[in-house]
Amino acid sequence: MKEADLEKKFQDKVDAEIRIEPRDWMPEKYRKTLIRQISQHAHSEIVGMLPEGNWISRAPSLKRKVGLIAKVQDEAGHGLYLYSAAETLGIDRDTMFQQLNSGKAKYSSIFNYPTISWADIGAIGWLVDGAAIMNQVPLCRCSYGPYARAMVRVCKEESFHQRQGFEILMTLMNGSQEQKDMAQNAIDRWWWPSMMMFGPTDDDSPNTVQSMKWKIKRYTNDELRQKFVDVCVDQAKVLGINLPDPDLKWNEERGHYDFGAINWDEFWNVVKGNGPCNKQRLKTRNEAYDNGAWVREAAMAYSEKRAARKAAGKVA
Ligand code: BYC
Repeated sequence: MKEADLEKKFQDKVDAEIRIEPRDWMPEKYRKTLIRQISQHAHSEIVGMLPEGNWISRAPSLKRKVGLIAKVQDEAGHGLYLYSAAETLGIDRDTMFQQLNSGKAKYSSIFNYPTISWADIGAIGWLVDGAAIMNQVPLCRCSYGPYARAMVRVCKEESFHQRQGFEILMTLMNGSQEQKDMAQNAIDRWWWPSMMMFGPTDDDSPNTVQSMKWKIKRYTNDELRQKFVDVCVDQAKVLGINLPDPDLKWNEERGHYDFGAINWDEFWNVVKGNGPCNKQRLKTRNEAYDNGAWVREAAMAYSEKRAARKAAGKVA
């Protein structure tokens, strides 16, 4: 078949909501777009462990420590499913690690902000995981099978994380004035970076139109951001916490909340590597990679030994 015919057949399949699987024909740009998005997503999960890992040794109780360890471990699992999904597109894991460690690959801007108080763990759970779910539930219907299937479990776990964060904040908001202030301060710092997680406005998003056509993305960046705002305003009322945006106002005509201007200079500055923690995050990832070399070598040696024993008929 000619390339144009193959492309038409591919798009018809996508339009008919038939999943694309690794061995199916796909346009090269579709494959590249998916590798870009899935690997960035995987990197975000892995780097996302760092700001929260910072509080494991200082969690205020055993219960909180157990919950936080479990959450951080979940994020590692998400990274692994996503790296596996990306590998089905023909890129290997080591290449993806190199892209992350060299600073070439992007990961979510949000993880370049510091976690300076315990309340930040509540704020990350409520807002960052909340934004992640808003963005990722539609990805369970992504046209590419392995990505869509990986997202089902990821979303279940993220939803649990979001509730855990909300509960941490609720506890603080029912506590002393100092605890309430700590929670408010965390929300003041995390609100705007969470809004930026959805990416640039639709007008400034070079990838959205094509990704929507291919049904990789099911909603645009601005649509998801608006859904997030609408949900958060009501939840903030339950918490008794203030969202730091004086322009947040219900718009009867639109049936949505209006919100203030996002500082896109700050966003691009962070994406380009100049956020408060970019350098620290990459340094930590590189150290972890180097310090883990012996584990990779041992695993390879073990697998070679097993393969040799199997070839010699000594193991099943
Ligand atoms: N940070 O054309 P656009 C999580 C880049 S949650 C950094 O709109 P696209 C977690 C974008 O990559 C976080 N870069 O792109 C939660 C593109 O650059 P390139 C991860 C960003 O792909 C809790 C350029 O800006 N979630 O993991 O159509 C705990 C233009 O943007 C950002 C996902 O990755 C950003 N915020 O849409 C632990 C979800 N936004 O690549 C972990 C899957 C945009 O052309 N990803 N850029 O050089 C997506 O849904 C989409 O990739 C995005 C961006 C909505 C993020």
